[in-house]
Amino acid sequence: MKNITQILEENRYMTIIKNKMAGAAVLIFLFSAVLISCSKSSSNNNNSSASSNKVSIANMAFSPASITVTAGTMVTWTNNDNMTHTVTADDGSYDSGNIVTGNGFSKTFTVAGTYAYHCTIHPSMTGTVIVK
Ligand SMILES: [Cu+2]
Repeated sequence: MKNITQILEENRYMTIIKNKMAGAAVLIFLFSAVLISCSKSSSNNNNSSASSNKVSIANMAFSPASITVTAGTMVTWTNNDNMTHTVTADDGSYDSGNIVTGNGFSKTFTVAGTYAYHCTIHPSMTGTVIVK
C-alpha cells in the first residue's frame, strides 16, 4: 500500500519526465528549424553573393537581369520562385523548357556577344547575358 508521500513523489517524478520530454521535443523542433533556416539562408547568400555566372529567378524576375561573363563561362539560372519559368533565347538559339521551383538550367556561352532572353510563360521577364 502506497502512502501519500510515495504517491506525491511519483506524481512529481512523472511531471519532471513529462517536462523533460516536452523540452526535448521543443529542442528537436528548434534544432530542425535552425537547420532549415541555415540551409535556406546559405543558399540565399550564394545567390546574393552572385558569383557573376549565377542568375536567380525570383519574384517573377531574373536577378541580376544583366550579367557579364567571359567567353567559355557556364551561366546557371536557378528557379527560386514559387512558379515555373523558362530561360529562352530571344533568337531561339536555346530554350530551357519549363524550370520548376528549385530546379535550374545551365548554358555555356562561347562566343562574345549580347544575348537577350526571356521567360516564355511570362514575356515581361527579360534578361541579358553579355559575353566578352
Ligand atoms: Cu516566368
